Amino acid sequence: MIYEKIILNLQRHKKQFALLIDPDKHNDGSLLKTIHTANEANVDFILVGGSIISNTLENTIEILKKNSTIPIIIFPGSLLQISENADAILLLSLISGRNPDFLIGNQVVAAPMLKKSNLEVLSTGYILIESGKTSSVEYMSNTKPIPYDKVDIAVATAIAGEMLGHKLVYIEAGSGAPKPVSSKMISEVKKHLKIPLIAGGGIRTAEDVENVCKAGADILVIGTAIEKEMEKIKKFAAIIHQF
Ligand code: 1GP
Repeated sequence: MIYEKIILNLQRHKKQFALLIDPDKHNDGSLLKTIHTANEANVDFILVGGSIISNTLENTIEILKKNSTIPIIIFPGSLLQISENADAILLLSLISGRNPDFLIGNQVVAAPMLKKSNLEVLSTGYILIESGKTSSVEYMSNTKPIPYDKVDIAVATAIAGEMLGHKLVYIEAGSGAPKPVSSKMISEVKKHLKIPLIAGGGIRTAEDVENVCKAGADILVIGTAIEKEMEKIKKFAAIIHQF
């Protein structure tokens, strides 16, 4: 079970690297290169998803499954992004926002299908933080992110997420964000949580990776930086796994 692995690593103070693959950003060739590099770098998880995708997830997941044993977790940008062939799915509730569709509406629509599937369902309190430009999540979900420097609001939201029974909290600057969530915010949120903390969005450099690790994130999600420079997978994995 993926959640058990996450908890075990949390107890051992081992950080984990989740590589984000947006199916629309890859052709079969670049996908294969990415997955082979991820295998060599011992990446912990592959997240698959995107705000808008023009094909189903099936082709991407099939190629990943054929070429890797790294667990595949769906990071759904919408209700269209469900596949039985992945290992798990983040059942996201956008708790920084006040749009009922993303708090509970879509989850109700997806629940019967998820229940029937073999997917491990990971209930996740998803917290979007403002990062200097409008993110796809902000636009598509029609929700306001938490302001960059409002640490107290992020902490209160994360605590509420844990109290509501989420298994994970995911603090997110948005894919392609100009900068990651601040170290101060990540460390304050982490201090108040018992459940694992995922951080992502705008992590581009080795220094960013170090800062986010030092701040206390348990799982780092990186997508955009790696789409442009695949060799960063090994470099980032080495930093994350040394913590
Ligand atoms: C986005 O957190 C992820 O949802 C990854 O963000 O693409 O900026 O790495 P990047």
